Amino acid sequence: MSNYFKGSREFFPGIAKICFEGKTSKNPLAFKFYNPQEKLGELSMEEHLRFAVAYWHSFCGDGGDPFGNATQSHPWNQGDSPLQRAENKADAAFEFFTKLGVKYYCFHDVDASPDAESVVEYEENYQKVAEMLLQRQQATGVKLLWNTSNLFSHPRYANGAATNPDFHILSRGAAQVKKSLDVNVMLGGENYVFWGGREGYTLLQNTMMQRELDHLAQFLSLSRDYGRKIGFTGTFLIEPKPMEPSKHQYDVDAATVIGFLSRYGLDKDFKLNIEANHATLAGHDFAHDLQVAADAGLLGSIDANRGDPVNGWDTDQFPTDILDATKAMMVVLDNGGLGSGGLNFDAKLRRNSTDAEDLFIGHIGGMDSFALALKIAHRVKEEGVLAKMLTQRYQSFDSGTGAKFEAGQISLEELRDFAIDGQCNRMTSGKQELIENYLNQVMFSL
Ligand code: XUL
Ligand code: CO
Repeated sequence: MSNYFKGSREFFPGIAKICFEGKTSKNPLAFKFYNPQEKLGELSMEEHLRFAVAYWHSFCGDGGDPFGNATQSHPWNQGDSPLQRAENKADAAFEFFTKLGVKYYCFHDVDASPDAESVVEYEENYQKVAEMLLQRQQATGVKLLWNTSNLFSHPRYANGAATNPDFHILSRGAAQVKKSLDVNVMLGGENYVFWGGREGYTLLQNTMMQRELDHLAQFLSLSRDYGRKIGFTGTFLIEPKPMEPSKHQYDVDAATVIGFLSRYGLDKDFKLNIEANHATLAGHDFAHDLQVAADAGLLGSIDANRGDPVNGWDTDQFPTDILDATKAMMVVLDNGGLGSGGLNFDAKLRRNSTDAEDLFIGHIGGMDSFALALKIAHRVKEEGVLAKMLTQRYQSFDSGTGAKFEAGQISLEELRDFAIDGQCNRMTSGKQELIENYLNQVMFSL
């Protein structure tokens, strides 16, 4: 496995396999907390965290933003033909995954494969690229966490894909999803993602919102049926985001998507892919949206990143906030893990991060942050202090009239009668400061 790149071109020369050196290491190209085989309970860190690298930010991003051109140039983009460049990119990607020691990756169709106006040419390109990816998966053991179809960049999707008012455009989107599902099954993908960047509207007065939502549900149902027909046994995921690029996207947040899925009977096959920066754009904490999904039994996977609270837009930065990541991992552990999901770094380098090693350093920081967060969350769970406080906080519902209320066995009149017992004005502290201090104390003890 480690010999895979011998003889082929090296795209990250001078960077060796990233190893765990412990928290006192001064080596920027080493893990300080992520020790893949270290056990936490039944599982190793690697099994708990299931990290994935995002193809788009890592190998397609170039530092360009709406105000300026590319700042990062990649050697894999040199090559005589689009397919040659795609093959170089695949080599660079698998070299990166292997050196970083990440077992999963994620991609959009057109991140990996040259796009084309004609459906047939698009499919032919994608088939060839899928063969390249399969070969590299087999040689390295790296697996596909999920793929997806980019139904938002091409100008044809300016008015949406599944929710486009023009049926022709909708059908073009469907062709992309069909081929991405074929490729997913060929590559043994564990999940398939829908992110509806343009599925929304910018002007309500030119939009039949209900009709568009019906179309979206129909589009997802057909995709589900086709996927199951060709042997996709993984999880379909919807990734909520409130805005950007659309003014209003239909999949605003976890609660909205859960309502949509149950309304259209899609909640048996679909779960949610929660992205930190999307939750914060929706006005929530990352952990809030994770908890909403988990409570509905629909927490599928995570796009791990963060925004910048000052900027207030989707900056897709590498996650480095340990407390935030800890709160996320507390939800994940209580959920019993992420099943077939994982932690995908939907994160990109800053425009002025222009050294080849920066891509490693960004991922190392994200992996170390979540490794430390996992350790803290695991310790919190083991100590059981918070669990005990929670049980106590709700104990008036555990027996007597409170338990009858939960079981639906008392009337409003009986509630009124219960209230006269004199205790209905009592105050009980929520102990917020105590809990916040406790989390910091566990964090600093590790
Ligand atoms: C966009 C975003 C996407 C999805 C996949 O904000 O997060 O990259 O993760 O389409
Ligand atoms: Co994302």
